[in-house]
Amino acid sequence: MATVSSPPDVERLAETIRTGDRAVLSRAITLIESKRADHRGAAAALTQALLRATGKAVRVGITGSPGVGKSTLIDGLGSMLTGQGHRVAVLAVDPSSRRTGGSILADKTRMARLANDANAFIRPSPASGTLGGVAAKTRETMLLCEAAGYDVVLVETVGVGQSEIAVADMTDFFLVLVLPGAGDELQALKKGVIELADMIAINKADGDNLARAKAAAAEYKAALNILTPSSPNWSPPVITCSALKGDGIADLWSNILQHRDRLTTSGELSARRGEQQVKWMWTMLEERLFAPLRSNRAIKAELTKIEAEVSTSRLAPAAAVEKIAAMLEL
Ligand SMILES: Nc1nc2c(ncn2[C@@H]2O[C@H](COP(=O)(O)OP(=O)(O)OP(=O)(O)O)[C@@H](O)[C@H]2O)c(=O)[nH]1
Ligand SMILES: [Mg+2]
Repeated sequence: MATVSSPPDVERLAETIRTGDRAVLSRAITLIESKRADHRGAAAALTQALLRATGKAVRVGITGSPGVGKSTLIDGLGSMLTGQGHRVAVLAVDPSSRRTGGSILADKTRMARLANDANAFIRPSPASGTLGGVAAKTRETMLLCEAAGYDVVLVETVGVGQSEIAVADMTDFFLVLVLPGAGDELQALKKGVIELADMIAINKADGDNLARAKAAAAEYKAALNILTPSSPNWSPPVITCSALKGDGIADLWSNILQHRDRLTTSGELSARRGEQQVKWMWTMLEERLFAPLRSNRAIKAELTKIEAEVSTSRLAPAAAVEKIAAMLEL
């Protein structure tokens, strides 16, 4: 197959991906992540060629504050699933600079079982760029993985800010992991994240934490009761689990499958996916249109001047927009 340095023969590449060849899948993802304009065209052609082979996976987003046990949970859940004959892809959205080579390694060691599992494929977050850009690459990667036969996709994200919304927008089921500790934790957890949750799992429910985890579960249940569920067919459950010991993991998965059944029957799942795809198109278009504002030096310099003029009332915002649009040839 062609290397990433020259635009590849897309049809052949698509065919090889469908055979499930991991090395080819990795190289295709590198193509997707490339910033080169000719690669971008090839990448778009590739996802188009694979479109009909995508969409069959169970897509699960997993969030929670650093150290809550996301990777440990993914390792346990993923291994259980490969044991049942599934093929599991693990992706990440982390636009922060936190994720250096070191922490990717740390992730692989925390997912020690999956990292050595022939039926699992782990791909770290695309390294850099805006959140929109990083999330777009992860979505495209998800499609490639599905085409390669992975029927479960687990997407990990850090529990901060907009990246959670981005992951909820690309998955069918959004799992929020929290620590035992009830009151304070609950306060700290942003309401917006609870609203995204299809399930809350209180992790590290083991050893001395067990009683506290049960108490926390009751508090989260009470908090969820106040909110109107986002789906008329699903009330987000609250469960306790221990990713480390494997307790509660089977229950967690059965909840995900139950959610899938209900939303498939009601037609919500395909409606949700359809909306996600349209939103995804707009996000990519926005990224594309705004790209020159971020990357073109002359435009960036001009923008700084325009901003200064607008802030000191020398230039009206509307006139500024006209100037900027002219620079972008809109
Ligand atoms: N006791 C206990 N420890 C756990 C459990 N799950 C994870 N841990 C420990 O918590 C630490 C962090 O786990 P990770 O799985 O790396 O957490 P994470 O949420 O992926 O962390 P980041 O990727 O850094 O945000 C590790 O030392 C785990 O061994 C659990 O269920 N019980
Ligand atoms: Mg992790």
